[in-house]
Amino acid sequence: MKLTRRHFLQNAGIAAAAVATWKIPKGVMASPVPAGTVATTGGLPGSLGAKEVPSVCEMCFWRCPIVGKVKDGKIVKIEGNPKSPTNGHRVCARGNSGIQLIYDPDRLKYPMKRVGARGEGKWARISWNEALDEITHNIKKVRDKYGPSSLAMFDHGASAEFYREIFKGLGTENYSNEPAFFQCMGAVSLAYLVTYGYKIAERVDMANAKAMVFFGTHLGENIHLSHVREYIAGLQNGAKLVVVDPRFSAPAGKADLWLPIRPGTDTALLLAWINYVIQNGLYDKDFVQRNCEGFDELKEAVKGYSLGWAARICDLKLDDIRRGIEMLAASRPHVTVHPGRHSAWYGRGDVQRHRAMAILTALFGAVGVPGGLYFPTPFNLEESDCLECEEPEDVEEPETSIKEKYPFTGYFGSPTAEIIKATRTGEPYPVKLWGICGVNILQTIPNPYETMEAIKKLDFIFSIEILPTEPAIWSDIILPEANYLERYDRVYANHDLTPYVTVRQPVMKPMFEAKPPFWIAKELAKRLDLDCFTCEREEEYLDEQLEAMGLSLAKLNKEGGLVTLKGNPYRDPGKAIKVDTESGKIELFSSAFDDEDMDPIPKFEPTPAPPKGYARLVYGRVPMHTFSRTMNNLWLSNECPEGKLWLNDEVAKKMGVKDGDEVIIENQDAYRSNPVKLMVTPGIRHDIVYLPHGFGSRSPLLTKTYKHGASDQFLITRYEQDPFFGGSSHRTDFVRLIKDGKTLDVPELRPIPSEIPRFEIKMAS
Ligand SMILES: Nc1nc2c(c(=O)[nH]1)N[C@H]1C(S)=C(S)[C@@H](COP(=O)(O)OP(=O)(O)OC[C@H]3O[C@@H](n4cnc5c(=O)[nH]c(N)nc54)[C@H](O)[C@@H]3O)O[C@H]1N2
Ligand SMILES: Nc1nc2c(c(=O)[nH]1)N[C@H]1C(S)=C(S)[C@@H](COP(=O)(O)OP(=O)(O)OC[C@H]3O[C@@H](n4cnc5c(=O)[nH]c(N)nc54)[C@H](O)[C@@H]3O)O[C@H]1N2
Ligand code: SF4
Ligand SMILES: [Mo]
Repeated sequence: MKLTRRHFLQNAGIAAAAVATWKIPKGVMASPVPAGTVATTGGLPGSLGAKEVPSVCEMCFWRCPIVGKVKDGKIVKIEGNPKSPTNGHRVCARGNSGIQLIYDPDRLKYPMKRVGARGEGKWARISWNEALDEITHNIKKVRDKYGPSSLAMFDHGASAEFYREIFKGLGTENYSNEPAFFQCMGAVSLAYLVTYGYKIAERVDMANAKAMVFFGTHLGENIHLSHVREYIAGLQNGAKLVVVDPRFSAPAGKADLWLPIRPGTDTALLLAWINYVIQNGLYDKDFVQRNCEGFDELKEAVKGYSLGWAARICDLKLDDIRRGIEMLAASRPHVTVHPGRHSAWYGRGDVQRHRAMAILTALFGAVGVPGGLYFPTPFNLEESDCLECEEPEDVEEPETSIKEKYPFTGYFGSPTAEIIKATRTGEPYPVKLWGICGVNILQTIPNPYETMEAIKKLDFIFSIEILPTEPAIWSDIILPEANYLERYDRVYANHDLTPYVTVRQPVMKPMFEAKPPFWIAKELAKRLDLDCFTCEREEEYLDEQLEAMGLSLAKLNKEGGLVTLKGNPYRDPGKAIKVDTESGKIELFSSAFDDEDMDPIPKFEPTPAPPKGYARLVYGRVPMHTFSRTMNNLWLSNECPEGKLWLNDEVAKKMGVKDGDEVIIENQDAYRSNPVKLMVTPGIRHDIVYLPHGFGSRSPLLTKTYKHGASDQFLITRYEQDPFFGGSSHRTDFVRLIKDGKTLDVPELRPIPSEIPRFEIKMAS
């Protein structure tokens, strides 16, 4: 199959096709699974008679298999499902605290209708019938007046998959396959898709690596439980670690080499490393010859990128970057070049940064070998017709498409930034109704001020939520959804090193009037005359999905709620591999990009440096929280009520501020944060400040987190869109500090090379 733009737009079964050479026979299980390891009724010894129900965590998107322990109808403990090959009986702090999500006194209890102004947070309780009727009435009204694409859906998370189908069935182009991709994984996914023919999704075998390199990727602060465990196992097995990060991150603290890079210059380092590897014969010649396309073009294109040049651009020591690449190359092919996850950093250049990582991986031959990148093991899961709404055939397509504005957007859905723009301006066509599920559109999408302006222009907006978050209080109607511990979702298939299949199922009944997503989607479909969600109960579609594997929900539960399959992640070293790219080979030269007149081999494009007096605003994770979604959690907010602003110690001294001081952050457009405490440290470059993400809630209905700490998002007012697929940058804003009412400029401690332009503060349009 030709991997062209069309190919992306068709959303063809890329992952499945890509792994044809790794196919395993249908339904092969790793080993006979001891029955009844986890019982769905009765109790295990030592569990004090609590009923144990296998399910899946959704306190973050890693979705660890869990068991919920229930006593007298109340959930008393959450543990990892011991059957899980990844987390076993473990959960992280957030997974453990799911109990406090269920019993959060602020949680949404009933359908609500707005009675004050949008955003004011004044509500009246209404019935489910009234709420659903109101939503469907408005959907029909807007669709009839402006056409189906005037309806837009912002969705994220497992339950959102249900409503996405409804919007698809309504005939709009403005719903997403993976909307968080525009703020998260889009760039890395696209880069690996064109290079390897599948979305990599962090499939690297760190436990067996002899060397690893991370660009950003702050594992240990970023907690995806089994992923972090694999990385720690790799270190315990003696792997070398190189960390490229302008901040002394958690992994930098464990690294053999920390490279405190100038932000936004990673591609320069990568290209110089690629050139060095080629010039010095440090690549796996046999692998490259057998499996890669475009080596000669690559060699020619990168020959100008020297280590000396990179040292200057990246503000690193030449000896260090040479030591780094030698350390990695010495361990080839057992090298993890971590592809990264959150890649929406600078907009322009994000895809090419991850293309360069993908290329370096291939040069090391670190593909389908222990320690390298691996391919997912496919297995048979049927899609259930009941869950699929057909796109209507008679829909008139908009003259100018939002979804197809960028050459590679189609695969990911409509860029969130474009939907917001169309809503604000009416161009290329009016967008008049938004549905929101599982996305905090104000805390996670850049320029929330524009988002609020857009909301004011809508005819109607509704949210399906669990908490009274910012988007909820901006909505006309809020529907309270059952929490992840109170509902079924779809079958959950994990295609990693040891693949498994499991199901999220209710550990307890929904509290108050909260309803599961299947029920809500069914009611909406019925009212909107859509021919989907026709099955009566969740068990029906789950059985249908599992049937192809010779399983059913009942059989799965007999096996402790989870069945492990035999993984097949490694290649046969003697054979060529076949991947789903245009050439059938790993594409060092991307024909898909070339077809669209985009650079087929990465080039370095600098992102502008801070304006004088400002530092770049950078953010990341704290282990105790997931984005904004856990901030109101009693246990987690107790442990970590707010984030501190990291500031370089020399810079602090020059500015006359010290550790623990309270400051206000002001960005280049004069937007200001809540007060935040400083953490002064040598562990951060002089030209950035670092603010943990998710704090600083603006919803007064979230009583434990309202105004606690500062929100990075409310300081992100300038963003660039990625030219490949329209993703939004998050690290293109600059800040200075205000202390005791006085504005303090951030001094510049090191020179900026002439190749890097400076950001110019002009009034935002
Ligand atoms: N506890 C917790 N864990 C999580 C999440 C959570 O909310 N909470 N979210 C999960 C999700 S969805 C994601 S996408 C991941 C995100 O986690 P990652 O994918 O690890 O995110 P990154 O942006 O790569 O990493 C942030 C690091 O990048 C560094 N950085 C900033 N600018 C640059 C630069 O220009 N170059 C380089 N080399 N480094 C830079 C920062 O200093 C910081 O240390 O975390 C996941 N894990
Ligand atoms: N400034 C800045 N922006 C970022 C990031 C960053 O680090 N900094 N990170 C980016 C990344 S990597 C990602 S993945 C995205 C994440 O973006 P989001 O997914 O928007 O992140 P959350 O803030 O967790 O918002 C999730 C919302 O879903 C609600 N929710 C939680 N569980 C359920 C449920 O079961 N049902 C329903 N209906 N709703 C539920 C929560 O209450 C919350 O309002 O953000 C991106 N944006
Ligand atoms: S990493 Fe933690 S929060 Fe995320 S799914 Fe696993 S247990 Fe839940
Ligand atoms: Mo993410």
